Amino acid sequence: MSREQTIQTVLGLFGPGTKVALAGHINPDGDSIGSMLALAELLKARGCQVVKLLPNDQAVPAVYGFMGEYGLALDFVPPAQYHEDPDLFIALDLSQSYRLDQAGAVFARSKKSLVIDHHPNPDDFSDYMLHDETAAAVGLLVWELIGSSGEKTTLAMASACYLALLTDTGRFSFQNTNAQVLAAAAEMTAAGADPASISQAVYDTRSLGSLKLDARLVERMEYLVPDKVVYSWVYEDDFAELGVALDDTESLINLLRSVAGAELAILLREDGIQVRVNLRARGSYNASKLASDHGGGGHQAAAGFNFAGTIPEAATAIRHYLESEGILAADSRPNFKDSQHAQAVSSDRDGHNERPVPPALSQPG
Ligand SMILES: [Mn+2]
Repeated sequence: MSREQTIQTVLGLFGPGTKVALAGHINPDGDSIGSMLALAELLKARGCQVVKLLPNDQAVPAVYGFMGEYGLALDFVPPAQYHEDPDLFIALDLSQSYRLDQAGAVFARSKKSLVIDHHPNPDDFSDYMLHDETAAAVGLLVWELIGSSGEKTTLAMASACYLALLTDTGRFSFQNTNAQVLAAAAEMTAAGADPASISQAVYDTRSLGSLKLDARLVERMEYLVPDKVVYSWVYEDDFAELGVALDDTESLINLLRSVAGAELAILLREDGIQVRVNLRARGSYNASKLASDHGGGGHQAAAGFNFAGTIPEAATAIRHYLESEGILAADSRPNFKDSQHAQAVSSDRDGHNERPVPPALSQPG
């Protein structure tokens, strides 16, 4: 089926009176939220009844609250509070059904299902699929649907799609930023999206605690592979002590990936008895393979997985994996004892001894 046929097939599902439930992925990001908001506007213009579901009972990250100023209803509903059987369920920005979390129960009782996504190697779990892994954001696919629908493009739609595009391209800085992305951003701006206001609301509204969390992360940074792979970690207690929401981790991984020469940046976030591993790659390294080999997923440049164990165990396991891949030569292992010592010395010099000692990384036998 050609792209245009797929678009028309999808639009054909949006008939007047159709009861539609939209849902994005766990740990909602700007693309997932922006795509849902924009698509909800298109569906309402088409006369559909729309509900926007959260994946679970966690609220939408507060940082996206400003979208309400553009006339967008931020009335997201936890799945436990939605008891109807939708005619159509639309999953956005996910390629595996488990990422729907509790919204999966609504998916299961919907009459038809559609996935709109851009992750590589998607699972085939829906009746319909609009999938393009070359699209920088799902918001770009929704923008295409809006453009092909014949409905009026509103400022609200343009702003929501712009949010999706801005965040999934790292403010138009990641490798997925291309002429198509910038042309679409120009169209959205022409339709009323305000780049300065949206950018400021998403990125320049950091809390003091959030910036101090950055500082802890930077202080703990280490090379897992000298000059190539950089990593750091955050504890659950860091969030509690600094009053930072657990969803506020985007800046952490971006700090890590900004290290010169780092082909792979790894953020380890303590999460109960497991560790959430967040990966960012540049160059030819495929973070998606590392993640999927550990039961996770993602893109080549951005991927993640959950590790059952502690932060040092996760770091050791990843180092062994990188060794087995050949990215880390056996004789180039960093000496963790020395680097910890160096960190302790510099802490003493600064007169700060309260910093928790970084976890000891067991040397491979
Ligand atoms: Mn996305």
